[in-house]
Amino acid sequence: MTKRTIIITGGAGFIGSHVVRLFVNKYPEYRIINLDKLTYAGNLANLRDVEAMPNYRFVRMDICDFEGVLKLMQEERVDGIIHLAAESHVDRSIHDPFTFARTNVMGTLSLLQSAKIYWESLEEGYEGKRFYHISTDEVYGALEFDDTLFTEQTSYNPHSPYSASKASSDHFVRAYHDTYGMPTIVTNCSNNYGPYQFPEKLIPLFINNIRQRKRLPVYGTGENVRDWLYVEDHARAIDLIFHRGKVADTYNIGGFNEWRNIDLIKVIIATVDRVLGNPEGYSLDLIEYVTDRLGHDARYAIDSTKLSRELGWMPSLQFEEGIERTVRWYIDNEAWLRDIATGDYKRYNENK
Ligand code: NAD
Ligand code: TDX
Repeated sequence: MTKRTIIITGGAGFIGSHVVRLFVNKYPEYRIINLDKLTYAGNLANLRDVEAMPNYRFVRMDICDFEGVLKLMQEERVDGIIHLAAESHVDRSIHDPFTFARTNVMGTLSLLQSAKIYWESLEEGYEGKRFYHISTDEVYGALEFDDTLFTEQTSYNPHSPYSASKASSDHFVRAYHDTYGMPTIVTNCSNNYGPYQFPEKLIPLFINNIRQRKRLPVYGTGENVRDWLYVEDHARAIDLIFHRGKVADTYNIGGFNEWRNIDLIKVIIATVDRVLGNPEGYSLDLIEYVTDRLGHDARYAIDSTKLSRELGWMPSLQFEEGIERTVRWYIDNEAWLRDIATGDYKRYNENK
């Protein structure tokens, strides 16, 4: 059995918590270190079920703390990094771009440089090491309302401060391979949905608002298109690519599942109303068209053929089932949402 020591950054966030859970449960022989600063988006309650596992350790640290990360890598003899920590919300990036440049660009650079110094100090060097950077389809820019898809060959053309910062971090990761020979991998995934997503993002925000009979702010005309993937399918892809992906390569991850925002919102309303026992169409009156997001990208759609062809990955869930599970999770875990609304989740974080 191969033993590995892996840092997963951003493990207290939405996708990171699913990746940590998968790795801690699936690989008892690994040591999994969740390195997270616990910003507003970090919530250790996402990991209650694995926090006592012997192969899991949480370290509260900022990825920009270059010396701290280097020391941790040396002490723990880290041989893999799966990097998810980021500022991730497009709307916040429009109001506060500096925080996005700091964490997403400088933070990624700090991790890369720590890994370089530590791995190059070892006799075996980069042998058996892996730096896996998780990125987004938004770096490719926006598609027209047609049938084109983002492939791994699509040129980068980011529009928001968020996607510009992610694009920059992707370039740094590839530069560390091309310049120093670091064994890097980058993946670009479409919009994720599922349990534990911070309720500032469309799907959990709208489920929560419907539950509370609050208005549903639809940006612009509601015609923008996003490509949705269930978060556990993304986590499975990350596991596969971390272990079997080709070094220096890029893989797109997505489920060929495009939805116009307004159509998706109607599915969410119908599902929540059904689960809550409301009459059909009961919450449609909550829809409110509001001023559009600045620079709102029209359409994202990922071609993940390469990942299926080369590594055999396929999404496991139909969208209808994924949305049903997601809605039920947020309804059943009302306390998780309430702790975020009241800020109590921060107290839970402080006590860990
Ligand atoms: P999230 O906002 O839910 O979680 C981010 C986590 O990173 C939080 O736990 C936060 O505390 C931590 N963090 C932030 N700044 C940090 C810092 N300076 N140092 C250490 N930790 C820090 O994000 P998410 O939606 O889970 O996204 C995770 C990654 O996946 C991001 O890199 C994002 O760009 C990428 N991604 C997200 C999606 C999506 O739909 N959510 C899609 C494709 C790619
Ligand atoms: O209140 C809202 N009203 C609305 O119409 C919100 C929060 C969103 N929207 C629209 C904007 C988008 O077209 O819904 C769509 C989805 O919005 P978000 O959930 O904010 O996601 P998006 O901007 O598409 O970015 C997400 O997917 C790619 C993640 O937040 C990123 O981290 C990821 O990289």
